[in-house]
Amino acid sequence: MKIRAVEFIKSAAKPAHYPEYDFPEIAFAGRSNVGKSSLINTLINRKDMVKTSSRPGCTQLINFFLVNFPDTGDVPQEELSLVDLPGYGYAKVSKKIRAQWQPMVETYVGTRRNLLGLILLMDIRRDPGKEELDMVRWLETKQMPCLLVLTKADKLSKTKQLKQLDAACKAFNRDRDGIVLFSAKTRQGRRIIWDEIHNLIDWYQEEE
Ligand SMILES: Nc1nc2c(ncn2[C@@H]2O[C@H](COP(=O)(O)OP(=O)(O)O)[C@@H](O)[C@H]2O)c(=O)[nH]1
Ligand SMILES: [Mg+2]
Repeated sequence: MKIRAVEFIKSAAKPAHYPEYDFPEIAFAGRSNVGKSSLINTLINRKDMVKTSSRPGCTQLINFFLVNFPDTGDVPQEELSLVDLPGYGYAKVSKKIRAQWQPMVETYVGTRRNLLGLILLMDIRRDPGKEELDMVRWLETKQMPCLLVLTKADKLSKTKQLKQLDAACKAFNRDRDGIVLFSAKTRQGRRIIWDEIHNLIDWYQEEE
């Protein structure tokens, strides 16, 4: 995946402050500390474009990044917007912040016209929680595509990875193709996530 440039555009809490462009957009969601920043950095081949932190619960705004793909001859130059959504479900985050999170994300998903789909991250060592199950169900009612990713796969043996994958497949009623095993450390799963993003972009461009 060739990437020419990545630029942080802005942080926003409400629609009036979202960037005005209509480039295809993909948003990343998940609990704080799940590895969201690390996954985005791995996708765009940057070490720390998106801040990674061992102190969870810091990002409480919607962060927009713009990725620029070079002109490859048969495919013209393209732009893709990547969105780092605030993390949720961390105990140390106050009730007030938690009460802000849900409307912020629901408004974003409900109003953002160029949003093609979400990538929902879950730590491979945890079983899916109510937040994730509710979120996926809610996205289904909105007919919003959602790719599920199990992060930090390097923390488990291959056998245990598959065991967790099957548990997640069962919980979300998906087959193995519908959930990706990912590690920012080994870059396992990076290619598959890019393929899924490109499928969504092709779809969007065909509809235009
Ligand atoms: N072993 C391992 N650690 C990871 C991986 N992804 C993230 N981490 C670590 O998990 C912590 C949280 O990562 P971060 O990307 O900031 O999570 P975020 O809060 O969801 O954005 C950091 O200490 C990362 O180094 C991974 O794939 N493997
Ligand atoms: Mg982060």
